[in-house]
Amino acid sequence: SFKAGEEGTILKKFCENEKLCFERLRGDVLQPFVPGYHGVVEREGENFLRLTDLLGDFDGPSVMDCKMGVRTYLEEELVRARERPKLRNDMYEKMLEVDSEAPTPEEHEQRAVTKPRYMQWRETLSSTHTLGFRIEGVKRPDGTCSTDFKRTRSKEEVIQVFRDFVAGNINIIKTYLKKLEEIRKILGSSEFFMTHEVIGSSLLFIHDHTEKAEVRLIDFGKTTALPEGQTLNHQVPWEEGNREDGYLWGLDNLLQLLNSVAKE
Ligand code: 4IP
Ligand code: ADP
Ligand code: MN
Repeated sequence: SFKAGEEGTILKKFCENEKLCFERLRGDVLQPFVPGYHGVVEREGENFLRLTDLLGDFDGPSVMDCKMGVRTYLEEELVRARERPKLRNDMYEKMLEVDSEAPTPEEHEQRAVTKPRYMQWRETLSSTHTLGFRIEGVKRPDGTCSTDFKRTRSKEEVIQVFRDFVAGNINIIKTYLKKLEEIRKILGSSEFFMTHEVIGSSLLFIHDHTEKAEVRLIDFGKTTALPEGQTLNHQVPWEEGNREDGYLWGLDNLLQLLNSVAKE
């Protein structure tokens, strides 16, 4: 769903909701921490969002995508699945690939699961429920990628992935900590953050051999504005109807975990 754009930009498959988020982020204190947004462009009959390539200033970058929050699907998807359950064979197959015993007898019978069922299963298998974030993928300087973190759940396992990611370089961990603390502070004063349910968004960690390191917020495809006047606290547990996402709870857990790595 991505294309290389011109002059340090990338093209991401168009999503109306994400476009609205980038427009609302204009002028918000969070703007310096998200990719630059350069409008909608058409290529071969398809629309794309033009975004600044966050890897542009790095020399052979290492990249990690951490999906934030305790929940990875929208409340409306839950309501829809209850009213009109749509059976997903593709999600059943993805489930089997990881654990052939995960589906219930009924799901095996149907060879399908609903989307919330699949998403919740992914959340409990990974650290989403227990830590409020999970590692989605890592890209190494040699260009190889790994998305083999579906069962990375415990603090110890997450710490080990971070240690490998920085190849044991504690200076990089320390820079990441500084960047995350800055983001933590800015989030506390962001109008956008206060008034949006942030679901499926990631923190992108980027560093290279020069020890340059950055963290950016990406992926607003499922980030949704709350009704006028409503705000979220991003820390209290989610209960259906309160729309909480656990973003700050996850960020605080991530900070704590990286702090323990830095002190070793
Ligand atoms: C994917 O599961 C991710 O959760 C996607 O979220 C989600 O897209 C997909 O739902 C789901 O199949 P795996 O990562 O286990 O493959 P993201 O895009 O944030 O990575 P949505 O549409 O929820 O954003 P479907 O319904 O698109 O398949
Ligand atoms: P999706 O909605 O398909 O999950 P994301 O916005 O999360 O798309 O992007 C998927 C991956 O693409 C990220 O993990 C990251 O590696 C890369 N990516 C996304 N946005 C940028 C960007 N602005 N610059 C560089 N890489 C990016
Ligand atoms: Mn994503």
